[in-house]
Amino acid sequence: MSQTVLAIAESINIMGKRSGGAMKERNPAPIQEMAKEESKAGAAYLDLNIGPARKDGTELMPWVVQTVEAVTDTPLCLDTTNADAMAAGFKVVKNKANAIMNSISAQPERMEKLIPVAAEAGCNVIALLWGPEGMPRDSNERAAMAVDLMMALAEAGIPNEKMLFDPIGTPITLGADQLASGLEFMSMLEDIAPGAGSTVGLSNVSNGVADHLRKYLDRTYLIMLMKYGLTTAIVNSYDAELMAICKGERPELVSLVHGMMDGNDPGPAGLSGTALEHYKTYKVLSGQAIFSESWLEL
Ligand code: THG
Repeated sequence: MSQTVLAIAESINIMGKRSGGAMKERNPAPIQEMAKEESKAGAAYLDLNIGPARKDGTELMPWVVQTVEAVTDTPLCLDTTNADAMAAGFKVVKNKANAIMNSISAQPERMEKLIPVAAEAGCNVIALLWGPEGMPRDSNERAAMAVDLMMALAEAGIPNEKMLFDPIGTPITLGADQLASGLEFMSMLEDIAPGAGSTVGLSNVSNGVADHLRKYLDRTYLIMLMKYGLTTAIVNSYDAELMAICKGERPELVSLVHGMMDGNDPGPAGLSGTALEHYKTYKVLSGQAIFSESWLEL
């Protein structure tokens, strides 16, 4: 059996061209079209990202939830930094047990407000490894935050199986070392929180990179995370090749990259097409080649 990753489709968000305007105008049609497209592409969950929504979040999130639920049964992933909007959204979610709260971070005020909401809903929870001082610097800081979050969630009666730890992918432009520490955390997760799941906002890795090159970084990074058993990923479901990797339909590319992670470098000479793309991109993501926007041509 090929390894698979459950896709959380990212495109319904307040920053997006189609969905952002529709959210502001409370125009359901574009959002409902996207919900159907993402579901058809094979998304296991639909992320509904309204951002901080300071002004009208408690009204906007329930509206988006009901707009999407009117056209699809695909489970939802409610994504906002506004705790009141999150609570208001969960009040109306139909399929609460299969929904995801995105996210609870290791910031005390967020934990206090949202853990009771998650416990009552019986939903899955993304535990974002982001603390009072921001981004963790290394895998040990990530591990410490994960333990804090797990204990607080467990105390509220939420089992490990409902937790999805997000080590936070960092942009390749910050260097391969930062990426390595997120991957190292992934290798520690099963010992820290046995039975827990994981997720990563994949497109973080290609943040700040020219649009036409982003997909290559996202796809190879996904395969690297799969080596450590990544269970879900927040993805652009309009990238059919990325979705094929999620569905377990690219086992040959997965074994190529996983082999390289084990130190087996086949060399570029015998490779072509997508295999060569993944080969070159892995060299950059692993820090064996320096990142520049011409990496694929080298
Ligand atoms: N972890 C968790 N949740 C998250 C993130 C994470 N939620 C938000 C974000 N990161 C993941 N979601 C997105 C959504 C869209 C894009 C990137 C990440 C994106 N969109 C295109 C762009 O901006 O170029 C297209 C926008 C458009 O439609 O016009 O990149 O890390 N737990």
